[in-house]
Amino acid sequence: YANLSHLSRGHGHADDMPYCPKTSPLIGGPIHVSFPSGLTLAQVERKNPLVVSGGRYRPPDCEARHRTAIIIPHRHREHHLKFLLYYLHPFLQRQQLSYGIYVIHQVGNYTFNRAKLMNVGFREAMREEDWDCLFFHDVDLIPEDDRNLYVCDANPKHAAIAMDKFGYKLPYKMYFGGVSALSPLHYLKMNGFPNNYWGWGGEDDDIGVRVSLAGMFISRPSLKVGRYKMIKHKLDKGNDVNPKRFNMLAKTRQTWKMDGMNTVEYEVVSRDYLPLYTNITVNIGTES
Ligand code: UDH
Repeated sequence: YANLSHLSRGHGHADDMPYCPKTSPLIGGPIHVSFPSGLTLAQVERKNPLVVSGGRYRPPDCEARHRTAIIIPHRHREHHLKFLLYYLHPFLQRQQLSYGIYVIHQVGNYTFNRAKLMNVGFREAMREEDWDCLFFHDVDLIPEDDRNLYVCDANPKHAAIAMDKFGYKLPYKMYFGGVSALSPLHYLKMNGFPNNYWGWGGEDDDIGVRVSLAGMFISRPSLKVGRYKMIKHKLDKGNDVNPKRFNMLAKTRQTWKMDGMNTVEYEVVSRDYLPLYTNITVNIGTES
């Protein structure tokens, strides 16, 4: 018989590869993050020859122990996205993960809705592959330590615990913004994220409250490891501070089961398998 084993699992993997070690030997410590001017996506592509269409990767010589999808809510931040991809691809590869990067791009100029885009990302990513962990990742946050493992914990994990903009400290105990990691079971148990926070603020706190209302806890890496550098920017056009956020937050206990993954409605405008990521452009409508 012809040896067809190379065809069986895609990407030219053999069936009998050993699992990757429990701790990747490629992981270092702190990462020095700077933003080189003139960086192009073509350069990022050249630096990541093993990344295949749609921004997918599997370790070449061992079977990954974890399959992680990165979900990035996005509009008009191409400049930030380039830097994030520049750091994230090699970072995830050093962790020997099998991974995919999804950019969920809100079409049009209506008010931005970060949390609803995450719900879209969850559904569209899970449609493609049985990911065991999803990282919900702001486009402007760069991890600064290799030991910040992009895998899920037994409870929903808040990874961006120490951001430079908050003096590398947690700003308040229930903070759940920036970067968080949930397994599909965690996500569905809390009915995903809210769909009705339009504009800036509140949705991350709502998500934190959902975690505890669904009977789970927030897990976190150490302050030393969960460090992030934020790419500086101003509040975007189309993402004004949401004045209703405090009133809405006061009602999360009543609303979380009625609004979330079970009610999300949207229309995928296009799905593009780009060299460094899968771009899903989506119409999520506007505030009713
Ligand atoms: N995002 C976009 N495009 C937008 C708005 C938001 O891509 O137009 C995404 C992006 O992934 C970003 C995330 O949503 O990282 C969160 O939005 P943000 O960066 O505006 O929120 P953050 O709190 O920044 O990180 C606040 C900037 C200063 C606001 C001061 C408000 N008082």
